[in-house]
Amino acid sequence: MNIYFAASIRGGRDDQDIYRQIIETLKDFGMVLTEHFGNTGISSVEGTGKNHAEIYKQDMAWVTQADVIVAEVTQPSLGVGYEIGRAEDMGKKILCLYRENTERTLSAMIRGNNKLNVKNYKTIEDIRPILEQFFI
Ligand code: 6IA
Repeated sequence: MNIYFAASIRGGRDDQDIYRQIIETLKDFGMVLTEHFGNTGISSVEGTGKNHAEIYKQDMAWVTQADVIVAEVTQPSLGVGYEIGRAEDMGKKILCLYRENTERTLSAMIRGNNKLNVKNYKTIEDIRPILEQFFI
């Protein structure tokens, strides 16, 4: 099971510790192609050595290769929204995880799309049961 985990980078890294914990849990369900997105060392401004075109090409190759997309959507991110849209067109199974105890409100383009599985969670402890249900 190849899993593409999508989460905000330039949209903001406030939730990076949550991303790391979700990735750790996801590893029990399959291979996480984007494990490094949980690295707490990634900032929204520093580069990784790859240029933008190389990042885009690599990420789209991974989305294509993935069996499922799991996106943390609490922190609004253009990149995550774009990846969800592309993955939907590819017919991928998509889970969107939204932390409900924040001041943010999820975009209607995600919440209102019945092709996506959108699940609210409150704490990291809620993630495993949600994943168990999704990966059945
Ligand atoms: O618009 P955002 O940057 O928040 O979009 C985040 C999403 O786009 C993630 O799910 C990634 O799949 C993808 N993405 C955006 N930037 C990168 C990136 N940058 N590397 C890999 N995937 C990316 C590297 C440089 C960065 C550390 C500043």
